[in-house]
Amino acid sequence: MTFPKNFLWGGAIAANQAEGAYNVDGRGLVQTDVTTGGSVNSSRMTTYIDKDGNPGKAPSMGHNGRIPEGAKFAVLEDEYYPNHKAVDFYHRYKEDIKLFAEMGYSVFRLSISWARIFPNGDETEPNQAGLDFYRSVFEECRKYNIEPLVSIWHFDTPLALEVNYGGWSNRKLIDLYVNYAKVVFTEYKDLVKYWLTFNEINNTTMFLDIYGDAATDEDYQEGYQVLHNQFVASAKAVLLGHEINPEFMIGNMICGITFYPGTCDPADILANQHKWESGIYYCGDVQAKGKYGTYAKRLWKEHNVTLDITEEDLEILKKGTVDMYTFSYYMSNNVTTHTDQEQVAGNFSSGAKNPYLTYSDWGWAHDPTGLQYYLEKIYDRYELPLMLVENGLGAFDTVEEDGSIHDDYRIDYHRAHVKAMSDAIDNGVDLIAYTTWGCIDIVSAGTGEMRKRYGFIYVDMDDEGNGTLNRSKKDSFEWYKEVIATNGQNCLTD
Ligand code: P53
Repeated sequence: MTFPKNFLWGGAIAANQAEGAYNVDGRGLVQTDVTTGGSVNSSRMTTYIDKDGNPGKAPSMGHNGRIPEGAKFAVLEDEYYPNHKAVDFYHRYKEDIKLFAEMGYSVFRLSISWARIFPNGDETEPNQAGLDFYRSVFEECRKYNIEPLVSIWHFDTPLALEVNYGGWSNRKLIDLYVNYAKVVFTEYKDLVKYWLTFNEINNTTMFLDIYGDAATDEDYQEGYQVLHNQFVASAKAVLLGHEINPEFMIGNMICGITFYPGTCDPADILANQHKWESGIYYCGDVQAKGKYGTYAKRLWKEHNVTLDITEEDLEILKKGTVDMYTFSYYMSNNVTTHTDQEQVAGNFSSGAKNPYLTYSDWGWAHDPTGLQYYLEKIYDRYELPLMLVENGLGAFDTVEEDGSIHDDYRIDYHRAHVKAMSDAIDNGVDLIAYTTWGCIDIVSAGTGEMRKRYGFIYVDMDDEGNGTLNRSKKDSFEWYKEVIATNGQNCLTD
């Protein structure tokens, strides 16, 4: 058997993409509540009322929607906001967790919405209704012996903190976040063992690189300061978590993309190395090794960045290293200085098209070998237990007359990635968990679409908000059940 006996199999969702109930039980607003849907070639838009009282929208650029001077974020009457209702996990979690248990999950990754606990982010007392909700969700998991794996930030800083403090470039957010972490760690210390501090923390600057010339030195200045403040907040949370319960396993979370040099031109080899440094290692090194990599100075200089870093910060970073390295993996990207090569046209994917790979309808490369490469490279670098906490295929699904959904493309994607994990484990990598992304269909983070589906469980909901929200099993449901029952063996033989 390749996979260790106690290997954790399961699935993953995020609060703002699944829960809905955006204005229920005292929850405060977050950025996605003022963000419309988009598609593979049209950006999601952040909506606002400008200083003269007129409605407007600005491209959300992933997760950092910028609106004009003097404008206020606003929910506009004529717009549709997919995250408001999402798939209503808030009211249907019992039914959903029951289905996860039926598949045999031993782990379920979800996130706590900060704005349910502290609606404006800076209250002194937490919102009891928010605490009660997650307690009930975790108890439901425990009922089926499912370990909750909990991210406490999944791109969802309370909007009031963006407005009143200017977001994460303000150091005040460090203490507000640490206080929030303290409340949830204490509240759930006997229900939750596995915690993640910041989801895909590296997106902030990695996607600035992807926007290329559109990103200015000012954007980098802000991006790197945001990251520094989040590193300190994360390290403080790790230290505090271990005080509250020494059994806690606390991880970082990196958007794991495998980068390849597009050609064997030495300029490409070097550009690719630099891409790993700026995109992947920059955050992992601070969070897992406790210090900035030697290349960090080069990056700051390249973008004329001067950071506010104190001696005390550096001490905290050194002490507050994570217990495990967790990451998402969907695709690889090609890095090349040869701009005449055919480019990938997708959302959040970038670089030259790789002639050896096929691409999803959203332009993401199907590359299980890239996963093995990432696992081996990262394990060698940090020698910490690894968790692959997101992996999946966003695809259009067709519901047949009889209600069945034959998603063999999704099964093929996962089978190949499980095989890649097993090869890496055989080569000595300490991988301890696999949670597939969007184990149930949820709203896409990148495009806000429902039709970009990842789930093994189908949800009847479209991009205009029509649908019963009923759940049904896709073919992949029974297949994944078998994967778990055989501890991955069925992927190695068929
Ligand atoms: P969607 C970009 C590239 C890789 C992963 O993404 C990314 C993103 C940002 O969207 O995000 C993670 O829904 C993220 C999830 C997200 C998932 O990947 O755009 O942690 O919230 O849903 C898939 O297809």
